[in-house]
Amino acid sequence: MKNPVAENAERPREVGIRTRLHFSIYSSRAGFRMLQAQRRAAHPLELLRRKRAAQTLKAQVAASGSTPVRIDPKLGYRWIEPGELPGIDTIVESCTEAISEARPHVQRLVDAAPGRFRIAFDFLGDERVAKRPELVDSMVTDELLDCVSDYLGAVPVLRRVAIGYSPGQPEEADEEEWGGSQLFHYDGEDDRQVKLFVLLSDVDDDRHGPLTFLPAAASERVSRALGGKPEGPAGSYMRAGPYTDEAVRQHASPDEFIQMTGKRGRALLLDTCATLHQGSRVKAGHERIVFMGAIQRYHLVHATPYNWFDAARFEPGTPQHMALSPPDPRERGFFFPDPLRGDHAINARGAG
Ligand SMILES: O=C(O)CCC(=O)C(=O)O
Repeated sequence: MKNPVAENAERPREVGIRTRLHFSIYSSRAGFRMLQAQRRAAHPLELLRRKRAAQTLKAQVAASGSTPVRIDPKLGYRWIEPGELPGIDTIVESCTEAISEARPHVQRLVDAAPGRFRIAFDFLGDERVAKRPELVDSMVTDELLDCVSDYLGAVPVLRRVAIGYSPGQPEEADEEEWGGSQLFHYDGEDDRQVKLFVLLSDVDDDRHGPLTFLPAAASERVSRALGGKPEGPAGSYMRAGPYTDEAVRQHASPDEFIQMTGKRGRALLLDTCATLHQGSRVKAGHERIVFMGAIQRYHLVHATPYNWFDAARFEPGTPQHMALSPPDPRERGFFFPDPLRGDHAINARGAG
């Protein structure tokens, strides 16, 4: 029997001529570079301002005596040890409360969600993030912004703060039938970004659908061997993939795969644009809950739905204010209305 999860995940979307044209440029290596150059050229002064701010921040963090956290581009990931970055404990504490608020709604959300929307739900949305400013503060600490600015070349933008709830998948779902982010892929916003993942439930083994990835250098080798292009229909933005396990395993040895298993509170910085990754293959009768914050370049190639954040809580000119000021701000709730409020969880612009 066909798995409805995979079928719905792959249902082609209707897209217009503009999207098709943009996607055909985006999906070639040369076209992607051209879009990057065009985005950089569109805001030269802003880029300069953000580069300078990154230098100042670097000097400040060095002067504060704390050891700067750095991500090796060949790896594209960095485990965060307890106490290494401020804010991780705050994230776990605040999200624990948010999860309690969401619990009574879970079954309704799961029952109402078809296909790809059933892979993972966000428990927060703009309203609930605004009520928990400590989550945003933890994503824009000097230490984390310094780390990501160093990796991305300038002070970046915080785009997403979410609690991802992945329910158990149907009994019959298996490797051949996973869809979307359950298959190996690069995220499509740019060729680099940084996501902070913090486990909010224990992830012991495959039953809990751990985030699974290849380091950046291995990912580059594998994705090149597989064509290095988006494989989905026009408008499905993954810089490469999705690829089946079988295809990826032809070019990677079993010991190259890394899994985010561990106890609640374990933290990871991962460049999901440069590491082939998949997750949320949660077995029936289990669940996985993960905090996810996504930080991207101001001049990113392809914007996907993003949260509204209150930049006015910080002084203009500070790295924090810059990190909360996207090039194309949208009003509160535009992409992510309150997912617990009722009917719009799966119809929202940003859902999925
Ligand atoms: O559910 C997962 O662990 C996969 C997450 C993912 O693909 C992403 O955040 O880009």
